Amino acid sequence: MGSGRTRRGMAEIGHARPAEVPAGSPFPRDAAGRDWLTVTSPLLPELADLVPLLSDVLERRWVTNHGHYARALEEALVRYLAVRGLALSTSGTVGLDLAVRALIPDGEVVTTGYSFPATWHGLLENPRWRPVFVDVDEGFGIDPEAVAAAITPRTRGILAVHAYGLPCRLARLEGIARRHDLRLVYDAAHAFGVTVGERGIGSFGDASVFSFHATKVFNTLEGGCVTTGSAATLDRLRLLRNFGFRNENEVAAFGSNGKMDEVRAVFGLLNLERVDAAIETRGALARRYRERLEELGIEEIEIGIDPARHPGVRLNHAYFPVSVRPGGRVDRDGLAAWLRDRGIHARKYFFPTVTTAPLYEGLFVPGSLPRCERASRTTLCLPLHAAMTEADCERVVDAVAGAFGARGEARAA
Ligand code: T4K
Repeated sequence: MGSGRTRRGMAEIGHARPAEVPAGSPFPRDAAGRDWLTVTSPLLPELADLVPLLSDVLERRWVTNHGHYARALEEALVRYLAVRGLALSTSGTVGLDLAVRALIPDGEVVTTGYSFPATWHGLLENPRWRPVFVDVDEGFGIDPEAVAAAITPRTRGILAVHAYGLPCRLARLEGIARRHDLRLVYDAAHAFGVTVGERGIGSFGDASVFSFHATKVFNTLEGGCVTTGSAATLDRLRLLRNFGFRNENEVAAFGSNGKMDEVRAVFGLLNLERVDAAIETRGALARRYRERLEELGIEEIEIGIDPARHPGVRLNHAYFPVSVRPGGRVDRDGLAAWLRDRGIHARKYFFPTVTTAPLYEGLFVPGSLPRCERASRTTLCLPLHAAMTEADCERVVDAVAGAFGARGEARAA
Protein backbone atom coordinates (compact mmCIF):
# COMPACT_ATOMS: atom_id res chain seq x y z
CA MET A 1 0.00 0.00 0.00
CA GLY A 2 1.38 3.44 -0.91
CA SER A 3 1.77 6.32 1.54
CA GLY A 4 -0.92 8.37 -0.27
CA ARG A 5 -3.52 5.80 0.63
CA THR A 6 -2.23 5.77 4.22
CA ARG A 7 -2.57 9.57 4.49
CA ARG A 8 -6.08 9.49 3.07
CA GLY A 9 -6.96 6.85 5.67
CA MET A 10 -5.70 9.06 8.49
CA ALA A 11 -7.65 12.07 7.21
CA GLU A 12 -10.81 9.98 7.12
CA ILE A 13 -10.26 8.85 10.68
CA GLY A 14 -9.62 12.45 11.78
CA HIS A 15 -12.82 13.53 10.07
CA ALA A 16 -14.75 10.78 11.80
CA ARG A 17 -13.47 11.54 15.32
CA PRO A 18 -16.47 11.62 17.68
CA ALA A 19 -17.16 15.06 19.12
CA GLU A 20 -16.88 13.89 22.75
CA VAL A 21 -13.24 12.73 22.40
CA PRO A 22 -11.04 15.65 23.50
CA ALA A 23 -8.15 16.41 21.18
CA GLY A 24 -4.57 16.18 22.39
CA SER A 25 -2.92 15.04 25.60
CA PRO A 26 -4.87 14.75 28.87
CA PHE A 27 -1.88 16.64 30.31
CA PRO A 28 -2.10 20.20 28.95
CA ARG A 29 0.69 22.72 29.40
CA ASP A 30 1.19 24.06 32.92
CA ALA A 31 0.46 27.63 34.03
CA ALA A 32 3.88 28.78 32.79
CA GLY A 33 3.17 27.30 29.34
CA ARG A 34 5.61 24.43 29.77
CA ASP A 35 4.72 20.92 28.68
CA TRP A 36 3.66 18.65 31.49
CA LEU A 37 6.42 16.33 32.51
CA THR A 38 4.72 12.97 32.97
CA VAL A 39 6.06 10.10 35.06
CA THR A 40 6.60 8.16 31.87
CA SER A 41 6.06 8.40 28.15
CA PRO A 42 5.86 5.52 25.69
CA LEU A 43 8.77 4.40 23.56
CA LEU A 44 7.36 4.67 20.02
CA PRO A 45 8.66 3.79 16.55
CA GLU A 46 9.00 6.29 13.71
CA LEU A 47 5.93 6.45 11.47
CA ALA A 48 8.15 5.89 8.42
CA ASP A 49 9.31 2.56 9.87
CA LEU A 50 5.81 1.57 10.88
CA VAL A 51 4.03 2.19 7.59
CA PRO A 52 5.66 -0.53 5.45
CA LEU A 53 5.17 -3.16 8.13
CA LEU A 54 1.55 -2.21 8.74
CA SER A 55 0.99 -2.22 4.97
CA ASP A 56 2.37 -5.75 4.91
CA VAL A 57 -0.03 -6.79 7.70
CA LEU A 58 -2.94 -5.45 5.66
CA GLU A 59 -1.74 -7.15 2.51
CA ARG A 60 -1.35 -10.49 4.27
CA ARG A 61 -4.88 -10.18 5.68
CA TRP A 62 -3.67 -12.18 8.66
CA VAL A 63 -4.07 -9.90 11.64
CA THR A 64 -4.06 -12.10 14.74
CA ASN A 65 -3.93 -15.78 15.87
CA HIS A 66 -0.16 -16.41 15.95
CA GLY A 67 0.58 -14.46 12.78
CA HIS A 68 3.89 -13.79 11.04
CA TYR A 69 4.84 -10.77 13.17
CA ALA A 70 3.72 -12.26 16.48
CA ARG A 71 5.89 -15.30 15.81
CA ALA A 72 8.79 -13.09 14.74
CA LEU A 73 8.43 -11.07 17.95
CA GLU A 74 8.39 -14.21 20.07
CA GLU A 75 11.60 -15.39 18.45
CA ALA A 76 13.28 -11.99 18.81
CA LEU A 77 12.26 -11.76 22.48
CA VAL A 78 13.55 -15.23 23.29
CA ARG A 79 16.95 -14.02 22.12
CA TYR A 80 16.77 -10.58 23.74
CA LEU A 81 15.52 -11.82 27.10
CA ALA A 82 17.91 -14.80 27.04
CA VAL A 83 15.17 -17.31 27.91
CA ARG A 84 14.35 -20.76 26.59
CA GLY A 85 10.66 -20.27 25.84
CA LEU A 86 8.16 -17.44 25.69
CA ALA A 87 4.45 -16.95 25.02
CA LEU A 88 3.19 -13.50 24.09
CA SER A 89 -0.03 -12.35 25.73
CA THR A 90 -2.41 -9.42 25.43
CA SER A 91 -1.25 -7.82 28.69
CA GLY A 92 0.81 -8.47 31.78
CA THR A 93 -2.42 -9.09 33.67
CA VAL A 94 -3.48 -11.80 31.22
CA GLY A 95 0.07 -13.20 31.34
CA LEU A 96 -0.19 -13.53 35.14
CA ASP A 97 -3.49 -15.31 34.78
CA LEU A 98 -2.01 -17.72 32.21
CA ALA A 99 1.08 -18.41 34.31
CA VAL A 100 -0.83 -19.06 37.52
CA ARG A 101 -3.31 -21.32 35.77
CA ALA A 102 -0.58 -23.18 33.90
CA LEU A 103 1.56 -23.79 36.96
CA ILE A 104 0.04 -23.40 40.40
CA PRO A 105 -2.32 -26.09 41.71
CA ASP A 106 -5.34 -24.98 43.78
CA GLY A 107 -4.37 -23.70 47.22
CA GLU A 108 -2.52 -20.87 48.94
CA VAL A 109 -0.13 -18.62 47.06
CA VAL A 110 2.34 -16.59 49.10
CA THR A 111 2.76 -13.15 47.58
CA THR A 112 3.92 -9.64 48.36
CA GLY A 113 1.69 -6.99 49.89
CA TYR A 114 3.51 -4.28 47.90
CA SER A 115 2.67 -4.19 44.21
CA PHE A 116 0.28 -2.94 41.58
CA PRO A 117 -3.16 -4.55 42.10
CA ALA A 118 -2.87 -6.51 38.84
CA THR A 119 -0.43 -8.83 40.63
CA TRP A 120 -3.11 -10.41 42.79
CA HIS A 121 -6.53 -9.56 41.36
CA GLY A 122 -6.61 -12.78 39.30
CA LEU A 123 -5.89 -14.79 42.45
CA LEU A 124 -8.48 -12.91 44.48
CA GLU A 125 -11.21 -13.34 41.89
CA ASN A 126 -10.77 -17.08 41.54
CA PRO A 127 -11.76 -19.31 44.50
CA ARG A 128 -9.14 -21.89 43.42
CA TRP A 129 -6.39 -19.77 44.99
CA ARG A 130 -5.99 -17.83 48.20
CA PRO A 131 -3.25 -15.20 48.24
CA VAL A 132 -1.34 -15.00 51.52
CA PHE A 133 0.22 -11.55 51.73
CA VAL A 134 3.64 -11.13 53.31
CA ASP A 135 5.93 -8.19 53.90
CA VAL A 136 8.78 -6.86 51.76
CA ASP A 137 12.43 -6.75 52.76
CA GLU A 138 14.40 -3.54 53.31
CA GLY A 139 14.30 -3.01 49.53
CA PHE A 140 10.97 -3.41 47.73
CA GLY A 141 11.07 -7.19 47.10
CA ILE A 142 9.20 -9.93 48.92
CA ASP A 143 10.98 -10.94 52.14
CA PRO A 144 12.15 -14.57 51.82
CA GLU A 145 12.05 -15.00 55.63
CA ALA A 146 8.40 -13.94 55.63
CA VAL A 147 7.70 -16.31 52.72
CA ALA A 148 9.23 -19.24 54.59
CA ALA A 149 7.22 -18.38 57.72
CA ALA A 150 3.94 -18.21 55.77
CA ILE A 151 4.15 -21.70 54.27
CA THR A 152 1.47 -24.15 55.40
CA PRO A 153 0.45 -27.62 54.19
CA ARG A 154 -1.95 -25.82 51.81
CA THR A 155 0.70 -23.65 50.12
CA ARG A 156 1.16 -24.41 46.42
CA GLY A 157 3.04 -21.47 45.00
CA ILE A 158 4.98 -18.23 45.46
CA LEU A 159 4.21 -15.14 43.39
CA ALA A 160 7.05 -12.64 43.79
CA VAL A 161 7.44 -9.22 42.12
CA HIS A 162 10.63 -7.58 40.80
CA ALA A 163 9.28 -4.20 41.93
CA TYR A 164 10.68 -1.25 39.93
CA GLY A 165 12.76 -3.81 38.00
CA LEU A 166 14.89 -4.71 41.04
CA PRO A 167 15.49 -8.47 41.17
CA CYS A 168 14.02 -10.25 44.18
CA ARG A 169 16.31 -12.36 46.36
CA LEU A 170 16.36 -15.04 43.72
CA ALA A 171 18.54 -17.72 45.30
CA ARG A 172 16.66 -17.61 48.62
CA LEU A 173 13.26 -17.81 46.95
CA GLU A 174 14.33 -20.66 44.68
CA GLY A 175 15.71 -22.56 47.67
CA ILE A 176 12.41 -22.20 49.56
CA ALA A 177 10.38 -23.22 46.51
CA ARG A 178 12.54 -26.29 45.93
CA ARG A 179 12.50 -27.35 49.59
CA HIS A 180 8.69 -27.17 49.82
CA ASP A 181 7.94 -28.30 46.26
CA LEU A 182 6.23 -25.01 45.39
CA ARG A 183 5.85 -23.39 41.97
CA LEU A 184 7.67 -20.06 41.77
CA VAL A 185 6.23 -17.39 39.47
CA TYR A 186 7.80 -13.95 39.11
CA ASP A 187 5.81 -10.88 38.21
CA ALA A 188 8.51 -9.26 36.08
CA ALA A 189 6.17 -6.56 34.72
CA HIS A 190 8.81 -3.90 35.45
CA ALA A 191 11.92 -5.91 34.70
CA PHE A 192 12.28 -5.96 30.91
CA GLY A 193 15.96 -6.14 29.91
CA VAL A 194 17.25 -6.77 33.43
CA THR A 195 20.06 -9.33 33.59
CA VAL A 196 21.71 -11.02 36.55
CA GLY A 197 25.23 -12.08 35.65
CA GLU A 198 24.88 -13.81 32.30
CA ARG A 199 21.21 -14.67 32.86
CA GLY A 200 18.09 -12.88 31.73
CA ILE A 201 15.78 -12.12 34.66
CA GLY A 202 13.05 -14.13 32.89
CA SER A 203 15.08 -17.31 33.15
CA PHE A 204 14.55 -17.59 36.93
CA GLY A 205 11.75 -19.50 38.63
CA ASP A 206 9.15 -21.66 36.88
CA ALA A 207 7.85 -18.69 34.89
CA SER A 208 8.16 -14.91 34.69
CA VAL A 209 5.53 -12.48 33.47
CA PHE A 210 6.44 -9.25 31.67
CA SER A 211 4.16 -6.32 30.89
CA PHE A 212 4.46 -4.58 27.53
CA HIS A 213 2.07 -1.77 28.48
CA ALA A 214 2.75 1.65 26.96
CA THR A 215 4.14 2.88 30.30
CA LYS A 216 6.84 0.21 30.46
CA VAL A 217 10.50 0.26 29.34
CA PHE A 218 9.53 -1.86 26.32
CA ASN A 219 5.98 -1.82 24.99
CA THR A 220 3.62 -3.20 22.37
CA LEU A 221 1.03 -0.51 23.33
CA GLU A 222 -0.77 -3.15 25.43
CA GLY A 223 0.73 -6.60 25.77
CA GLY A 224 2.95 -8.89 27.74
CA CYS A 225 4.56 -12.30 27.77
CA VAL A 226 5.29 -15.29 29.96
CA THR A 227 8.77 -16.81 29.88
CA THR A 228 9.60 -20.32 31.01
CA GLY A 229 12.39 -22.86 30.73
CA SER A 230 9.98 -25.79 30.56
CA ALA A 231 8.65 -27.07 27.22
CA ALA A 232 5.63 -28.58 28.99
CA THR A 233 4.77 -25.26 30.65
CA LEU A 234 5.17 -23.42 27.35
CA ASP A 235 2.80 -25.86 25.69
CA ARG A 236 0.26 -25.32 28.47
CA LEU A 237 0.59 -21.52 28.25
CA ARG A 238 -0.04 -21.64 24.51
CA LEU A 239 -3.06 -23.83 25.04
CA LEU A 240 -4.52 -21.57 27.72
CA ARG A 241 -4.09 -18.39 25.66
CA ASN A 242 -5.93 -20.00 22.71
CA PHE A 243 -9.23 -21.06 24.34
CA GLY A 244 -7.63 -24.44 25.18
CA PHE A 245 -7.46 -25.50 21.51
CA ARG A 246 -4.52 -27.73 20.67
CA ASN A 247 -5.65 -27.86 17.05
CA GLU A 248 -8.93 -27.19 15.33
CA ASN A 249 -10.28 -30.62 16.29
CA GLU A 250 -9.16 -30.75 19.90
CA VAL A 251 -9.97 -28.57 22.90
CA ALA A 252 -7.81 -29.70 25.81
CA ALA A 253 -8.13 -27.05 28.57
CA PHE A 254 -10.49 -24.35 29.85
CA GLY A 255 -8.45 -21.70 28.09
CA SER A 256 -9.22 -18.04 27.50
CA ASN A 257 -8.03 -15.60 24.85
CA GLY A 258 -4.63 -14.02 25.34
CA LYS A 259 -3.33 -13.84 21.77
CA MET A 260 -1.35 -10.84 20.59
CA ASP A 261 -2.42 -9.28 17.29
CA GLU A 262 -0.14 -8.37 14.41
CA VAL A 263 -0.29 -4.59 14.82
CA ARG A 264 0.98 -4.75 18.37
CA ALA A 265 3.62 -7.27 17.34
CA VAL A 266 4.88 -4.81 14.71
CA PHE A 267 5.16 -2.08 17.34
CA GLY A 268 7.07 -4.56 19.49
CA LEU A 269 9.55 -5.51 16.77
CA LEU A 270 10.32 -1.87 16.03
CA ASN A 271 10.55 -0.89 19.69
CA LEU A 272 12.90 -3.78 20.36
CA GLU A 273 15.43 -2.14 18.02
CA ARG A 274 15.38 1.00 20.17
CA VAL A 275 15.05 -0.38 23.65
CA ASP A 276 18.78 -0.63 24.48
CA ALA A 277 19.28 3.04 23.60
CA ALA A 278 16.22 3.87 25.71
CA ILE A 279 17.62 1.97 28.71
CA GLU A 280 20.93 3.79 28.29
CA THR A 281 19.20 7.18 28.30
CA ARG A 282 17.17 6.19 31.35
CA GLY A 283 20.35 5.12 33.10
CA ALA A 284 22.06 8.45 32.38
CA LEU A 285 19.04 10.37 33.68
CA ALA A 286 18.86 8.19 36.81
CA ARG A 287 22.54 8.88 37.49
CA ARG A 288 21.94 12.59 37.12
CA TYR A 289 18.96 12.50 39.49
CA ARG A 290 21.08 10.65 42.02
CA GLU A 291 24.02 13.09 41.77
CA ARG A 292 21.86 16.17 42.00
CA LEU A 293 19.68 14.89 44.83
CA GLU A 294 22.76 13.81 46.78
CA GLU A 295 24.24 17.29 46.30
CA LEU A 296 21.07 18.80 47.75
CA GLY A 297 21.29 16.51 50.78
CA ILE A 298 17.60 16.80 51.68
CA GLU A 299 17.44 14.74 54.84
CA GLU A 300 13.81 13.67 54.33
CA ILE A 301 14.56 12.09 50.94
CA GLU A 302 16.04 8.66 50.44
CA ILE A 303 16.76 7.41 46.91
CA GLY A 304 15.04 4.06 46.38
CA ILE A 305 17.50 2.31 44.06
CA ASP A 306 21.24 2.20 44.57
CA PRO A 307 22.91 0.37 41.65
CA ALA A 308 25.99 -0.18 43.83
CA ARG A 309 23.88 -2.55 45.95
CA HIS A 310 23.16 -4.76 42.93
CA PRO A 311 26.57 -5.87 41.66
CA GLY A 312 26.42 -7.96 38.49
CA VAL A 313 22.90 -6.75 37.72
CA ARG A 314 22.06 -4.76 34.60
CA LEU A 315 19.20 -2.57 35.83
CA ASN A 316 16.65 -1.16 33.38
CA HIS A 317 15.87 2.13 35.19
CA ALA A 318 12.16 1.58 34.74
CA TYR A 319 11.34 3.90 37.65
CA PHE A 320 13.10 6.37 39.94
CA PRO A 321 11.44 5.87 43.33
CA VAL A 322 12.30 8.12 46.25
CA SER A 323 11.10 7.69 49.80
CA VAL A 324 9.98 10.82 51.66
CA ARG A 325 10.33 10.45 55.44
CA PRO A 326 7.06 11.28 57.22
CA GLY A 327 7.09 14.04 59.85
CA GLY A 328 9.63 16.17 57.98
CA ARG A 329 9.21 19.59 56.37
CA VAL A 330 7.16 18.07 53.53
CA ASP A 331 5.69 14.59 53.31
CA ARG A 332 5.24 12.38 50.24
CA ASP A 333 1.76 13.65 49.40
CA GLY A 334 2.88 17.25 49.92
CA LEU A 335 5.79 16.75 47.55
CA ALA A 336 3.53 15.10 44.91
CA ALA A 337 1.11 18.05 45.12
CA TRP A 338 3.95 20.62 44.99
CA LEU A 339 5.36 18.99 41.87
CA ARG A 340 1.93 18.72 40.27
CA ASP A 341 1.42 22.47 40.79
CA ARG A 342 4.61 22.92 38.76
CA GLY A 343 3.53 20.70 35.88
CA ILE A 344 5.39 17.61 37.04
CA HIS A 345 3.38 14.41 37.30
CA ALA A 346 5.24 12.17 39.74
CA ARG A 347 3.32 9.02 40.73
CA LYS A 348 2.68 7.23 44.01
CA TYR A 349 3.52 3.73 42.77
CA PHE A 350 2.29 1.67 44.69
CA PHE A 351 -0.51 3.57 46.39
CA PRO A 352 -3.08 2.30 47.07
CA THR A 353 -1.74 -1.18 47.68
CA VAL A 354 -2.80 -4.07 49.95
CA THR A 355 -2.31 -2.17 53.21
CA THR A 356 -3.62 1.17 52.00
CA ALA A 357 -6.86 0.29 50.13
CA PRO A 358 -10.08 -0.55 52.06
CA LEU A 359 -10.85 -3.12 49.34
CA TYR A 360 -8.26 -5.49 50.83
CA GLU A 361 -9.31 -5.19 54.50
CA GLY A 362 -9.69 -8.64 56.04
CA LEU A 363 -7.38 -10.25 53.47
CA PHE A 364 -4.21 -9.95 55.54
CA VAL A 365 -3.26 -10.03 59.21
CA PRO A 366 -3.40 -6.41 60.45
CA GLY A 367 0.05 -5.14 61.41
CA SER A 368 1.83 -7.96 59.55
CA LEU A 369 3.01 -5.81 56.63
CA PRO A 370 4.72 -2.77 58.21
CA ARG A 371 7.29 -2.31 55.43
CA CYS A 372 4.60 -2.52 52.72
CA GLU A 373 2.57 0.03 54.65
CA ARG A 374 5.51 2.39 55.00
CA ALA A 375 6.60 2.03 51.37
CA SER A 376 3.07 2.67 50.12
CA ARG A 377 2.78 5.84 52.20
CA THR A 378 6.24 7.29 51.52
CA THR A 379 7.29 6.33 47.97
CA LEU A 380 7.06 8.66 45.00
CA CYS A 381 8.31 7.85 41.49
CA LEU A 382 9.86 10.85 39.77
CA PRO A 383 9.47 11.22 35.98
CA LEU A 384 11.90 8.97 34.14
CA HIS A 385 11.67 8.00 30.49
CA ALA A 386 13.73 7.98 27.33
CA ALA A 387 12.17 11.13 25.85
CA MET A 388 13.30 13.22 28.84
CA THR A 389 16.28 15.54 28.63
CA GLU A 390 18.82 16.55 31.23
CA ALA A 391 17.01 19.91 31.40
CA ASP A 392 13.81 18.05 32.34
CA CYS A 393 15.77 16.29 35.06
CA GLU A 394 17.04 19.64 36.36
CA ARG A 395 13.50 20.99 36.32
CA VAL A 396 12.37 18.16 38.62
CA VAL A 397 15.38 18.52 40.93
CA ASP A 398 14.82 22.30 41.18
CA ALA A 399 11.18 21.73 42.04
CA VAL A 400 12.07 19.14 44.70
CA ALA A 401 14.63 21.57 46.13
CA GLY A 402 11.95 24.27 46.21
CA ALA A 403 9.55 22.02 48.09
CA PHE A 404 12.05 21.60 50.92
CA GLY A 405 13.30 25.19 50.85
CA ALA A 406 16.68 23.73 49.88
CA ARG A 407 17.18 26.41 47.26
CA GLY A 408 15.45 29.70 46.33
CA GLU A 409 11.77 28.91 45.98
CA ALA A 410 9.44 29.04 49.01
CA ARG A 411 8.84 25.79 50.78
CA ALA A 412 5.59 23.78 50.46
CA ALA A 413 3.07 24.41 53.25
N1 T4K B 1 2.30 -6.27 37.67
C1 T4K B 1 2.84 -5.08 38.01
C2 T4K B 1 3.86 -5.05 39.09
C3 T4K B 1 2.45 -3.92 37.35
O1 T4K B 1 2.97 -2.73 37.70
C4 T4K B 1 1.50 -4.01 36.30
C5 T4K B 1 1.08 -2.81 35.59
C6 T4K B 1 0.99 -5.28 35.97
C7 T4K B 1 1.41 -6.39 36.68
C8 T4K B 1 -0.02 -5.46 34.87
O2 T4K B 1 0.53 -5.26 33.57
P1 T4K B 1 -0.47 -4.78 32.38
O3 T4K B 1 -1.70 -5.64 32.45
O4 T4K B 1 -0.77 -3.32 32.57
O5 T4K B 1 0.34 -5.06 31.14
C9 T4K B 1 0.18 2.09 34.72
C10 T4K B 1 -0.01 0.97 33.73
O6 T4K B 1 -1.30 1.00 33.12
C11 T4K B 1 0.24 -0.38 34.26
O7 T4K B 1 0.61 -1.20 33.16
C12 T4K B 1 1.38 -0.40 35.28
N2 T4K B 1 1.61 -1.68 35.85
C13 T4K B 1 1.16 0.60 36.36
C14 T4K B 1 2.29 0.62 37.39
O8 T4K B 1 1.09 1.89 35.77
P2 T4K B 1 -1.34 4.09 35.44
O9 T4K B 1 -2.70 4.06 36.02
O10 T4K B 1 -0.27 4.74 36.20
O11 T4K B 1 -1.32 4.70 33.96
P3 T4K B 1 -1.60 6.20 33.51
O12 T4K B 1 -2.64 6.17 32.46
O13 T4K B 1 -1.85 7.07 34.69
O14 T4K B 1 -0.24 6.61 32.83
C15 T4K B 1 0.93 6.88 33.56
C16 T4K B 1 1.74 7.93 32.85
O15 T4K B 1 2.10 7.52 31.54
C17 T4K B 1 1.05 9.25 32.72
O16 T4K B 1 1.86 10.15 33.41
C18 T4K B 1 1.03 9.60 31.24
C19 T4K B 1 1.87 8.56 30.58
N3 T4K B 1 1.22 7.95 29.41
C20 T4K B 1 0.33 6.93 29.61
C21 T4K B 1 -0.27 6.32 28.52
C22 T4K B 1 -1.27 5.20 28.74
C23 T4K B 1 1.54 8.40 28.14
O17 T4K B 1 2.34 9.34 27.99
N4 T4K B 1 0.96 7.78 27.06
C24 T4K B 1 0.08 6.75 27.18
O18 T4K B 1 -0.40 6.20 26.19
O19 T4K B 1 -1.01 2.53 35.22
